[in-house]
Amino acid sequence: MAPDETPESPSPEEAVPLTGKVREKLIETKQAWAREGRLLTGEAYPLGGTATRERLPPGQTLVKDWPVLDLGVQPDVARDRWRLRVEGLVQAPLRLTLDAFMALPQAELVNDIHCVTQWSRYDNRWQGVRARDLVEAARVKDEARFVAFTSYDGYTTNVPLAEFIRDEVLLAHSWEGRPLTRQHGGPVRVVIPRLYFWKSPKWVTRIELLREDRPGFWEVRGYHNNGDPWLEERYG
Ligand SMILES: Nc1nc2c(c(=O)[nH]1)N[C@H]1C(S)=C(S)[C@@H](COP(=O)(O)O)O[C@H]1N2
Ligand SMILES: [Mo]
Repeated sequence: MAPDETPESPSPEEAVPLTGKVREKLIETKQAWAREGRLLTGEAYPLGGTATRERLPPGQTLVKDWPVLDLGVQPDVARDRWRLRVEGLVQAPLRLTLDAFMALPQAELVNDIHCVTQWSRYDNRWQGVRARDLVEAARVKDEARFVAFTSYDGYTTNVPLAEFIRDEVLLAHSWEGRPLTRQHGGPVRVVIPRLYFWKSPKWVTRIELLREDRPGFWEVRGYHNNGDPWLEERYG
C-alpha cells in the first residue's frame, strides 16, 4: 500500500474489513492448532501472571531476535494520517493525531513479551504513552469494564479494562530509542506484556470502552479470551 493510501481511521459504526490478502492458510492452521490444543504443556503455574515468580511462562522458549507475526498484511500508515480514537463509554472522546499523541506524558518501560506460538523475548525497551494516562484523558465512565481494539489491517482484540490500565501497559511509538518499524506495528502499537502478544495490537487506530466484552479476531477463532501466559491460557 502506498503511503498516500493510508486507510481512513474507521468510524465506530463501520466494521473494518481485513485489508488486502490475509494469509488464509496461516489462519486456518492456527485455528486447527487451537482446536487440537497444540503447544499446551499442561504445566500452568497456578498463580497466573499477576502473582507468579517465574519469569518464563510454561512451554515458552527464549529468543534473541524479534519475530514478526501478523495476518500477512502490514498497512503502510503515513505518520501524518495516523489517527487514534478513544471512544465508547468515555466522557471526553479523543481523536488524536500523532503530534497530539506525542504531546501526552511520555513513559519508558522495559518488559518481556510472550507469543502464543511459544517464543518469549526479554527486556524490550519501549517509549510511548501509558494506557492509564490515555484512559484518564478520555474520562472513562464508571460502567466501562472492557476494551476493544481495532487496527488499520482490520485486526481486532479485546481485554478487560483492569488489564489495560495496569502500570506496565503502553501505547508504544518507539522501541530501543527508534521509531517502531512498520512490520512491528508503527506508527503506534499497544503493548500488554502480562498477556500473550496477540493481545497487543499493531497499527492501532481505535480503542473502545465497553460495558460488555467483545471477542476479537483470534478470540473468535479458538484462542483464549483472557490469554495469561503463566496459566497457559492459549486456547479457550
Ligand atoms: N494489527 C495487528 N496486530 C497484531 C497482529 C496482527 O495480525 N495485526 N498479530 C498479533 C500477534 S498473533 C502477535 S504474536 C504480535 C506480533 O507482534 P510482532 O510482529 O511485533 O512480533 O502482534 C499481535 N498484534
Ligand atoms: Mo501471536
